[in-house]
Amino acid sequence: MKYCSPKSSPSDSNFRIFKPIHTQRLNPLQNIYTSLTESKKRGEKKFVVLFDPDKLRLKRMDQALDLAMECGVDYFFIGGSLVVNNMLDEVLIEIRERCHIPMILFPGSSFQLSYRADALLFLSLISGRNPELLIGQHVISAPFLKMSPLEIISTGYMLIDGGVQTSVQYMSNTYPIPAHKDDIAVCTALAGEMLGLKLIYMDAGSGAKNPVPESMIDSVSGAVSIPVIVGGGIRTPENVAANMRAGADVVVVGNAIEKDPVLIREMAAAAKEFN
Ligand code: 1GP
Repeated sequence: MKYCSPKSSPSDSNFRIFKPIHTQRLNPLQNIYTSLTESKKRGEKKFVVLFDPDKLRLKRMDQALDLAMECGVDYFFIGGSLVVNNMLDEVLIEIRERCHIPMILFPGSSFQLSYRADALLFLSLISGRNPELLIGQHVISAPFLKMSPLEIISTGYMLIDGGVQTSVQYMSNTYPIPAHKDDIAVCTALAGEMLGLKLIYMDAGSGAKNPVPESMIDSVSGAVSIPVIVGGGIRTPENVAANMRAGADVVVVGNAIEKDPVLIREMAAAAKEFN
């Protein structure tokens, strides 16, 4: 019987279905979700920088990492819709060598997994009706995750129409929730919470023309009691503050910071105003 070594990962290519030796997690610090829920109770907000391993230019990443440390970025999300360049482990190693901000995988597929991160958003695409992204890929990755030291955070992922077709919409083969349909967003988030998901992530998609509308953030965050993450198309510190004021517990920025890492300074400052 072959067992999965804690040092191996599906991104190393030799992923096999295996029987777990034990169920004990290797990382005793299972505290990211607890920290999110406790911050929410206190009305505090978290600011997240998203790194897409496909888009990274390592020089800019160095600058972004230094600024993230200096400005108190809360978490990094690592992931993308494709991840074609096999840089996931390299990016995780590079980040860990330079700083200790927790790294949370935000995977576009069950192949974007690595033990080198701290946690994983176990995404169920509840705005869509593609069974692969509701349960299919979860079945494939479950044995690896059962063995892994990653903190697994089940997340109801909701795509919201951001005015352009994004990679994630195309790749997921699903329709986003129309931006003016707050009621559909609320019912979807409520169903996710009732199914036991621990977070709601409303995403207009990377590079969206329009971010998630503030009225929708307000409606959804008022309806559920689990933390709400918002991302997609956020370009300014004012956007960050407006989303947080509307009820987002966590705001995620990727593209804008990839283009101009110095934006981290003002965006993180806007988020800290709430804490
Ligand atoms: C996308 O929410 C993230 O999944 C971030 O989007 O790259 O547009 O900031 P941006």
